This record gives sequence, structure tokens and C-alpha cells, in this order.
Amino acid sequence: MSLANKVVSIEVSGEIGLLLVDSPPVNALSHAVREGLLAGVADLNADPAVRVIVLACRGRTFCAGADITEFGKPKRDPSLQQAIAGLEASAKPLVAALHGTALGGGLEVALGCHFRVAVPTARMGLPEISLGIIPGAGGTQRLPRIIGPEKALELILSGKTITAAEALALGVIDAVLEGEPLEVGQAFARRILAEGLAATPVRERQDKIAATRLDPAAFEALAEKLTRGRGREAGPAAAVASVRRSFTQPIDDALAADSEVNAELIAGGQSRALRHLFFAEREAAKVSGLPAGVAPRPVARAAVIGAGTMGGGIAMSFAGAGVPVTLIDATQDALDRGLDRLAGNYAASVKRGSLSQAEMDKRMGLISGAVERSAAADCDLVVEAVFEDEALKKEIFAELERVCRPGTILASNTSALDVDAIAAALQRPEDFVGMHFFAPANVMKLLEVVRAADSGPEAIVTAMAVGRKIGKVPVVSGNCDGFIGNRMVAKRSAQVDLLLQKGAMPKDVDDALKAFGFPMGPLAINDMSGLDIGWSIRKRRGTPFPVADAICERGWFGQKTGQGYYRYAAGDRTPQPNPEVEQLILEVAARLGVERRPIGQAEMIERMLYPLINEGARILEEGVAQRASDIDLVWINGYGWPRWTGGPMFYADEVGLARIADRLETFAADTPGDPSLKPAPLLAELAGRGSTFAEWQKQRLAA
Ligand code: 3H9
Repeated sequence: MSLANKVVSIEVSGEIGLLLVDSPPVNALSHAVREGLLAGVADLNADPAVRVIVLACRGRTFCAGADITEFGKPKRDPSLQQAIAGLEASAKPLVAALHGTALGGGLEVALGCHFRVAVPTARMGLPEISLGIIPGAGGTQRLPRIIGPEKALELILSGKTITAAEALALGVIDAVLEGEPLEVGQAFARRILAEGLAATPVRERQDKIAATRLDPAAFEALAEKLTRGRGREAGPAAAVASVRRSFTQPIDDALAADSEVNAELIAGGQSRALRHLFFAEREAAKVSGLPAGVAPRPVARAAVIGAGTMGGGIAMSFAGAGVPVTLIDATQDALDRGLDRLAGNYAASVKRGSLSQAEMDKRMGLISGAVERSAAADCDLVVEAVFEDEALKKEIFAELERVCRPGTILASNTSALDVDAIAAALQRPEDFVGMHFFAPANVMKLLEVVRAADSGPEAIVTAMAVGRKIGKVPVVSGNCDGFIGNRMVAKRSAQVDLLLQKGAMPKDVDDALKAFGFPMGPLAINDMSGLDIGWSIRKRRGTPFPVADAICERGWFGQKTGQGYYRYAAGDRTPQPNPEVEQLILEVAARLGVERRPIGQAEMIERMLYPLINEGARILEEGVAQRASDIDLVWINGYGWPRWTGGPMFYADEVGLARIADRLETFAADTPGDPSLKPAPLLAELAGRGSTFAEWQKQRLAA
């Protein structure tokens, strides 16, 4: 073995030259890897004994992409495009042997090789769009030349990962072979030699782009369809333009344009925000304050208590991840209703084409029902999802402690109760933790893992691990009223009510946040979830919202009663203006002596977002959230905050904390009844010294 450099080595085995990347953890295409690839392929080309070259990676995966940590730093040659050009120019046939996840630049490297072979478990894709950039190291040029511009566009705009079998069917790879990556690569190399397979560089292929070049109508229609509603994101339009260049421009011109576009995108705010979220997700998995080496308990079977909408959605999440789950409710009637609802949800997905009938059958087969809580006896995790009644929850957990074996994790999905109060009734509070799902629980990705004072380390890490297993983004929260997300929402809701009193109508408020990028406005969401829930919480807390309360006093609870902030025609969920509510809003304002005025969209956005950011700062200083980036994940995955703005705390840093503190002072001055609008001490301090939440987090993590 000889070294091309410290992360790339070469070996020669008979007529086969091996080019091996070994750069843990994921063989990202750092400067050293790019340099090593170029040097290694040159050395193997210079060796007369070598007739064919295999490129493979050591460790858990083929290259997982460009090294994201290098983005935003000064560029260093060879660029990824240059390294790939070097591979493609190899005079000797070059085969990439894929295993693990060949993503982004990793797949682009493979596309620069003359052949691609994969082990059956390999997955691949071009996820750049989720980082706000395009596959600018040739992905948008070479993939269309192999599978056609239309199929390439679908993969690139979805960013999704496909299996080796799917890649073979599409023509992305040439073969799927069982074995270790290196063996598989060598087996294919022997085939190249035996069959004399021609090593055509992908850049020279025209066959798959010829038809689109002649008639791009189908491509353009598809591009229009796939980018609809994504006009606010910078990536999709850039990706379409780039794929279009694959059949309208010579490849070198197109590659040069791609480099320029990517440089701009990488420097832009959207990609910075999306990269922030990539690292935030990985950071959130780390739980502070736990003993080293604590491992999650295995969860092979779960139970959910409460077959309501929430419980059913949670059960679907388990089944979707292949975990058998028992749904338990007190009466056969409630259980049947729950199971029917759940089957109906699956059937709707089958009808839409997003789920196969076979997959639905498999998932339904994993869900069983019971009316006795003793059915949870052999489960490793039980999630309680009954309505918010502390006494009932305590009674349920007391029984679960009796029927379940020690070591079963007991979790409450409460969103409104004190988890310490629930835990106080337990014999084994160390096995108890909050697992707060978001509706619809089978769809929403956020899971707040709520740490009660006595939650044991294993309970916490098990809830985190199981959350990831069922496809959620788990975020640790301390115990407080509303935890992270709902506590912050409450601050926005107070401002929404104020905006209605001061001059806005429901549609103005919703339009403002939709203009910011939220998929739905807060009032349309409230109508969907039911206004009575918030009303009863406000009555309990003694925090009236004059407009919201007046609407509830009329018995208008949203979609379920045909009207709330909006009106709904029978069987139609589209919000329509509600003149009665508009009249009511004027009456409430008059009763309170508020003089209404026109309020611009920019002001509405500030008034709704800055107070919630302020509450985020309090949540940080109290240690309820471990990190500012965890708060961002809560909002992105649970509340529809637009991903490309990075979440509330990242966004606040971008706006500038001084500006936010300044505006909060103004809002506090004109709302004397709400002292919480004053800048939180942490926000004021960071704003005062020109710092950011990100900087604060970095210092905290380093300490
Ligand atoms: C691209 O390729 C652009 C080009 O088209 C054009 C350029 C001109 N870079 O996720 P894990 C780190 S864009 C740097 O926990 P898993 C990660 O932060 C790229 N670091 O493991 C973590 O660090 P730490 C397109 C990276 O097994 C550690 O590796 N590619 C990168 O659950 C382990 O990661 C992508 O978007 C990277 N590219 O999942 C793929 N990737 O331990 C991004 C990972 O300090 N990667 N790290 O927290 C992934 O999707 C997952 O990491 C992967 C493994 C599925 C590969």
C-alpha cells in the first residue's frame, strides 16, 4: 500500500489499482481527500501494471458529500469539480464501489467515474437542495446525461435518497453486487477487463439528453410543477436553471456557471440558515448533564394509552418505523373509533398514492388494540396520551407501574401539565419522562423530550433514541409551563390578540406570517385545532385574550363549529372572511377604548415574532433549552417556521439583537400591561455587546 496522502491510499492487486479513501467519520470530500484523489488516480494511471481502477471508501460509508465545514471559508484548489474532472479523465477505466450513503458530492464523484457498482444496502442521492445549494460539482450535468433531465430534476429537487435497487432501475448505477465494497468493486473491475467494457466518460454521453434538447416542453412542465409554492427558496429555481443548462449548453460552460451559482448560494443567508439546521440537528442529539456512556434501553414493543387523535398518530409513528404497538383505551367504543380513524388515515394516504396498500397492511398488522391497561405489560415503552387531567394521568401511571416490568419507560404526552407533579405519584420516577408530540403526530417531526426533575439518564436517552427511530427530531426541554414551543407560542398569541384589537383583521395577521414564510397563519391554525382548548388554558392561568375570549363566549370554536376567526362552508376547510367576527373585533376594541389604526405587514411580523424570540432568550437563560439551536429546531419542526430562515434564534442573530431589543422596548412602552415584552436580561446583554445567540452558544459549549 502506498499513500497518495494521509486520507487517500493506493494499492495494486494484479491488474486492478485500488484508490481508497479513509477519512472518518463520513469520508466527506475535504481538501485533503480531493487532493489525494487527484494524486492517486495519476499514480495509478502511471503504473503500467494497472489496467483498471476501483475507487472505494473505508469505514461506514462512501463519500457523504462535500465537506460542509469548509463552506463559507476561502476556496482551496483542487475544487471538487477539478478533482472529479481528474477522475473522469483517467485513461484507465474507473469504477466507483458504493456503500453506505453516497450523497451530494459523493454521488457526483461516482458520476465522474466510468462505472458505478453498489452493495445492496447502499443508498444515494443529491440532497444539496436541503442545504440551499445545487449539486454544483457536476451532479446537475452528469446525472441528466445518465438518466435524462426529467428524472434527474425530480431527484435533485426532492433531495431524496434512493436505494441501490432503485438506482439500478433508474440507470444511476451499473450493477448491485453482494459483498464488501472493495470485493464488489474488484468483481466489477474483472468484468470490465473480461468483457472489454468501454469506459465512456459521462460528460460525453448525449443519448439521454437528446430528446429534451429537441423538445424541452415536458421538462419545463415538470420544473413548473416541482417548484410550485417554493418561490421563496433560492435553491429550487437555481437547480432548475442548472439542469436546463445540461441540454442547452456545452458541459464546461454549464459547470462554470454552476460554480458561480453555488458560490453565491453558499454565501447567501438561506444556505447559511440551512447549514445551521444541519448541524443543529446533530447537536440536539447530545444531552448535557448525563453520566458518560449511558445507553438507551432497547424498545422492541410500545403501547399508547388513549386512542384519540393524538394517541392514534403516535401509534402510527411507531408502526411506520416497524415497532409493534398496542393502542389502549378504556372502552371498546373509543378504541374502535381510534382504530377506524387510524385506518382511515392510512387509506387516505393509499388513495393519494403516498403509501402502498402492502405498506398499509404491514403497518396495520403492527398495531393492536386493547381495553385493559395490562396489555402494556410486555412493552418497553408506554406513552400516555389521554386528555389533560392530572388525576387521571396519575391513576394511569400508578397502574402502569403495577402491570409493567421495572425498566419499562413510562412517558407522558402532556402539553399542559407539570411533569414533576405527575412524577410525584410514581414509585420509579427515574423511568418517567415527558414525550410531547405535535399534532398530527404521525406527520409532525418535533418531539419535545421533557426532563422531569427525577427522570433518569436512561429514560431520557431512550426517549431521544426512540424519537429518532420513529423519524422525529427530538429536542430536550426542561419542565415549565408550555415547555419550549408552547411557552413561546403563548407570547405570539398575546400579540396576535393585541394586533386584532389595534387595527388588524384575522386575514391580515395570517397573511403577514404567510408572507414571512409560515405555511399557515396562526388564526387559521387555531380554528383548525379548536379555540376552546386555548380558552380553557387561559381561564386556568387567568390570562384573558379579549378578542379570542369574546369569540369563544359565542360558542364559535373554529372549524368544528363551522366558524371561529373565519367561517367554513359545510365539508370545506377553506377559511372565509367572517363578518360577524370582524364586527365583534370592532366591539371589543371599542369596549377597551382602543383606537384602531392601520398596521403594516412588517410591523405585524415584528410584533408577532420578536416577543417569542424574547421568550426564547428567557428559556435559554433558565436552562429550559440546552441551546439556541435546539429552539430553532422546535420551531422548524413543530410550528412551521420557514426552514430557510433558520429558526427564531438564528433569525434574530441575522436581524441583529440590538434591533430586536430596541423594538421590544417600543412594544413594552405601548403595552404597559405586559412586562414580559421588556427585553430579557440575556437578550439585552448580548444586544448591548453586539453579540449573538450563536456566539453565546459556542462559548457555553466550549466551557
Ligand atoms: C455537497 O456535496 C455539495 C456539492 O454538491 C457541491 C460542492 C461544490 N461534511 O449525521 P451523522 C459529520 S453538499 C462535514 O451524525 P449518521 C456530522 O456533522 C453535502 N461533516 O452520522 C457528524 O459530526 P459530529 C451533501 C459531515 O451516520 C458526523 O459527520 N451531503 C458531513 O447519522 C456524523 O454524521 C449531505 O448533505 C459533511 N458532508 O449519518 C450529506 N456529513 O459527529 C450530509 C456528516 O461532530 N450527511 N458530517 O456531530 C448526512 O446526511 C449524514 O451525516 C449521513 C450519516 C447520512 C452521511
